[in-house]
Amino acid sequence: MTRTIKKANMLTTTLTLIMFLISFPHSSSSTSSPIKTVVVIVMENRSFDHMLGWMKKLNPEINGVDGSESNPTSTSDPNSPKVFFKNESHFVDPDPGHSFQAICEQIFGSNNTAVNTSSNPPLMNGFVQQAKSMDDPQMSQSVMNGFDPDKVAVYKELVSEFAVFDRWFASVPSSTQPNRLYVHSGTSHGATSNVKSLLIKGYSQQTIFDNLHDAGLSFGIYFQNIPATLFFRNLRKVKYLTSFHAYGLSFANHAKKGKLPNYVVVEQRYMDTMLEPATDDHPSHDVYQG
Ligand SMILES: *[C@@H]1O[C@H](CO)[C@@H](O)[C@H](O)[C@H]1NC(C)=O
Ligand SMILES: *[C@@H]1O[C@H](CO)[C@@H](O)[C@H](O)[C@H]1NC(C)=O
Ligand SMILES: *[C@@H]1O[C@H](CO)[C@@H](O)[C@H](O)[C@H]1NC(C)=O
Ligand SMILES: CC(=O)N[C@H]1CO[C@H](CO)[C@@H](O)[C@@H]1O
Repeated sequence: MTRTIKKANMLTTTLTLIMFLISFPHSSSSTSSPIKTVVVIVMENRSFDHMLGWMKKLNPEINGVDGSESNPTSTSDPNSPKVFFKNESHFVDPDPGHSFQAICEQIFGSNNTAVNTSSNPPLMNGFVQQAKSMDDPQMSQSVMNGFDPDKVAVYKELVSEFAVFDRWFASVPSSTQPNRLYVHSGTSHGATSNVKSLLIKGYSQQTIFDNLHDAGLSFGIYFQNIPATLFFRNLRKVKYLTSFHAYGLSFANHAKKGKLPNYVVVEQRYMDTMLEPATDDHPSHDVYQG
């Protein structure tokens, strides 16, 4: 999205990708790269402007927000009241719309795919209208809202210390699993929603894990409640059994000993319970602890 339009709110980042590169310059390795281990963690449905938009205050080079951004209440009526972007996010509940149709309406102003889906740059004018159709009185402001950096101290620290990609977009403008499939295999195999029956059956495509295995490199999946990587049929193979580790028991220990595999995927707690709160940032889960 460029600044040529009055930049409306939420960049659609259904998943936020956080990658850490751990490099050991002097380690012996089968490749010439000094990078020995890559750790991938993919957070859940929060848009860029919602999580990091106000970080522009820390670093004006970040393509964030300043509060001048707005959306009309109705995309077909330019004179309808506007809702402006605020800095008052805290607990997001209920969950804003993020189906393929909802995002189509958020980005192009209409969920009729025959309408306006060719506008370039997209109008980004349908967030409020889509939220209004969800029948929750708070929703319109809720989707036009971001965190004050001090409310998300862990992200604030990461943004202050490391690089931020502010032009990163979700692979599929839709729900969780098509995007997670993309992260690990470069395709959602045509899925634009979480299709339960197909997830249970397991997706059949080749994954990055297969490629790593074939290249003689190691990988490890550090899971908490359920490993979403098991939605790939290939990962259910017996030969990969030893690549799955319980995060709580192993991650810190392996990291400390320098024993992490070459390619590491950390799977958060996707399920929210009193004793073990979810750690994936999906609304309505808590984001404060980072
Ligand atoms: C949030 O926005 C309001 C209105 O623009 C502003 O007065 C306030 O200082 C902002 N708060 C923070 C913490 O930036
Ligand atoms: C399409 O958009 C209209 C207008 O906001 C809304 O009433 C309707 O529920 C939407 N349909 C879908 C499938 O999102
Ligand atoms: C479709 O795009 C045109 C031209 O950019 C714009 O004038 C119109 O308001 C858009 N319609 C909707 C429903 O967003
Ligand atoms: C809280 C939040 O940012 N939710 C987002 C989920 O995804 C949809 C579609 O990208 C956004 O519009 C929501 O704002």
